Amino acid sequence: MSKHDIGLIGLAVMGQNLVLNMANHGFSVGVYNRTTATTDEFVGGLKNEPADKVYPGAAERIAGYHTPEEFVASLKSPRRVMIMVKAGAPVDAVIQQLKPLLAPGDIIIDGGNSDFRDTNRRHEEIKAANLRFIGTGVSGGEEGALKGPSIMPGGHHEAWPFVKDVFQTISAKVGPNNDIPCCDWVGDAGAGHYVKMIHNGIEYGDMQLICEAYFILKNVLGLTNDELYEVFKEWNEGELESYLIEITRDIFSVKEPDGSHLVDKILDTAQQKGTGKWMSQHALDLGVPTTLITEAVYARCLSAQKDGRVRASGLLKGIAETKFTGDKKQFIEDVRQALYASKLCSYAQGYVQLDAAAKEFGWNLNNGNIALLWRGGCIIRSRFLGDIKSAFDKNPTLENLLLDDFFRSAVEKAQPSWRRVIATSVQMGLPIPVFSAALSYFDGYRQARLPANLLQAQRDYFGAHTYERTDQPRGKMFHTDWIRERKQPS
Ligand code: NBP
Repeated sequence: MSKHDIGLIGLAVMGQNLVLNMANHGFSVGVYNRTTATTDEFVGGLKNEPADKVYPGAAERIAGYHTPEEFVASLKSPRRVMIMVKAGAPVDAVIQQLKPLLAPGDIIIDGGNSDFRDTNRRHEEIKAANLRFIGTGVSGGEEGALKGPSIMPGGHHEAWPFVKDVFQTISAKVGPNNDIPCCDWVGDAGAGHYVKMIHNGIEYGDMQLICEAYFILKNVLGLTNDELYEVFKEWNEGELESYLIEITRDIFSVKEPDGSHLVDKILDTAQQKGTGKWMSQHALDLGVPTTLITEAVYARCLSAQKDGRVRASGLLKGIAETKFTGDKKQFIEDVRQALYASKLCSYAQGYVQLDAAAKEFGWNLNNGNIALLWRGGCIIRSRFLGDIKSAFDKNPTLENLLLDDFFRSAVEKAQPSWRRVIATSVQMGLPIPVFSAALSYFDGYRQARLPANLLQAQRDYFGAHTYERTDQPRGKMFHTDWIRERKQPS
């Protein structure tokens, strides 16, 4: 066999499917896995796979190697080695193993869910070794890896021309002719993994918003699962059209053998791998209000306290139950509008965080292109992302999506519905943390004056932290001896 176009290390589910995707598209791939039996099973089993998984001729383009030395020697120069192992220390272990075997200019690609700070560090270490590094987010799970993921690469820009062809060929495609790849260069160092982290956080927000819409429709209007199916079906035909609305619709159609709906039998305790939490943690470090995603993370935490909630439910009573007496059809439309407006706030916050990170790390990000990367192959794919792309195309330095004309008028239109839904839910005692956080963010962001004047006075009172004045230039600080100036207690 002649030398391979690319090599991949790590043959768990993601690695195997990416290899198949590459080989199905005509690339020749060398593979290596720490446990060599896995390599043999994978390569040996290719001939038994169905033709829609391993295309005719693809198996002959894949070869397995038992040592890193044989593996590296099997690759064309400059060598392109993609690592798909467990994030964290295993990635560093593989990089250390590879370094002495590679030649200057060879390219190491980490496609796992790495922390962007690790990617920033590896970017420097690998550069110092005269090698080139790409840290890339890969989204879409195992199905995406096989059929077309969203790929978000960052790192050494000079390495991009050598991997662009492979990545853009195997990625998901969108557009009228299905030929726009959901993969493009994101930026320097850890920018690709950062964008993947933002994607994961936004996914948390989108999912929780849909869950709150479900909870409202079920508890305020008493909709059945069959009715919910119809509502989500209709929503998926309009501006909310997205993968998550589509699968939510489908979930309401799945039944148990006895005819009952499976969704009602599922325990209400959400789990998490922590990827949404990473985004919130870094939002706090940057000092940007990513409130929706953080509330979505907390909503999962509260759901996990099942036993405590069950105990509290017998003790903590809400106010006497009120029945909804309004127009049912109008209220369903109100919830749709509230969901749309809240989702917009979530993406607005996500992009504000991206901008803050870009400033912090010196990345030059193209926000419109990033929206395009998420339009296919990943969990948050939606029609809405096309509108975000258009907003940034119109104004690449847009400081907040809420200020774009299209979205500004969409929120204006949704506002009465949005407020009605939140007021009704609060009145009826329903927890809607992310809907509420969205509206509070909108109301906070549009205030020229917030109560932080009082907060600064409190800080200066107890800690002499000083304050700026509205009638003096910014940056000029003042302190008051509040104890002397206050009304003396009589
Ligand atoms: P896993 O995250 O389960 O990792 C298993 C792989 O890592 C195996 O190939 C294993 O080799 C290898 N490995 C480990 Br563990 N420690 C190693 C070490 N010290 N040296 C060399 N190899 C080591 O695999 P995955 O679920 O396919 O995910 C791969 C990456 O893609 C992860 O970063 C994951 O977070 C990310 N990702 C996963 C998904 C998904 O849906 N699963 C989606 C998007 C991204 P062995 O066979 O010898 O144990």
